[in-house]
Amino acid sequence: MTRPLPRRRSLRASSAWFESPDVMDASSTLSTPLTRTQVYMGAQTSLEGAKLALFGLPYDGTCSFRPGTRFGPAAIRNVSDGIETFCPVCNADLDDVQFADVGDLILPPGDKAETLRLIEQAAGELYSKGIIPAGLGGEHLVSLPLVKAAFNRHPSLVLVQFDAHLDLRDDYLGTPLSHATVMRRISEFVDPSRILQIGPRSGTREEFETAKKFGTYRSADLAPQQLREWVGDRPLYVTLDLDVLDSSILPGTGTPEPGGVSFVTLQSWIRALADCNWIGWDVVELSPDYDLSHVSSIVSSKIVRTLILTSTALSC
Ligand SMILES: [Mn+2]
Repeated sequence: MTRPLPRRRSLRASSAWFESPDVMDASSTLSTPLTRTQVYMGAQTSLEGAKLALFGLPYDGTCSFRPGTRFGPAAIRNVSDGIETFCPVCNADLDDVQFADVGDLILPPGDKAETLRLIEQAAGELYSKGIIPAGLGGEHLVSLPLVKAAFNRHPSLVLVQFDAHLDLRDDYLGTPLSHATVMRRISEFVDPSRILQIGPRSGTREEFETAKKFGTYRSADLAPQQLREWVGDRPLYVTLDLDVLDSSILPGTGTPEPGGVSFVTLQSWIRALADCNWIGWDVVELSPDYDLSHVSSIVSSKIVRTLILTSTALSC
């Protein structure tokens, strides 16, 4: 097997950053404080003309089991040079998409409220510029401010969650804001009739009863076409918790759960949404250091590629 060569465009973008730390023009990026190591392959660093912007959310302050998701965004970028910009399943190439990677938000360790505020502000700023926000977690709590910003701009949105967990606890050990409660908090402002939770296989009895009452639960048997029909032409936000994948495919996550879906199944669901009205997405819960083979990071990086190509398909 031949190893793919690093793409020239992404190398240029990355080295430009290292050579010139002040390469970022303040007017062409977010006003939220940012830091950057490497950009996702093929990404531009400026928001100028971008249809979509990646931004890293290195936060794992409420991880209930194994921490480390703060290293997720960097890992996704680091391995991205090793995969191709062309996706044969999408029949599309990242080189044909104008998208940005603005780096990671600088989030104050230990300050949950300020962290959530900064994330919502950054996403809101992207919406005001007409750019699709694409958040790279970090733990799943980062989706709360992301969905809030999306909801403020698109109150009629529908939310599709891919996840091994329902995240519907009302509190986790007394705290209402946790990656184990994120969907419960979201359901307080996004009507549950607009939420689909796909692939959950772990949670409390109460969570599964709540999901049943809400009507949000869908098993991993859900056909891609059924998902497409449910979304219709409504504004679509996707929150993708990588632990929806089987733990043999993606062991590098904080709360791995056996019995998950394959990469192909997940890709089929995403691709079924190719002609939808995408308004935002996030990919969360990669905890790269639990997988020394780096395969979890590569899987995550490929999912990010699929999401970039799918969520911008209509505007290309
Ligand atoms: Mn989750």
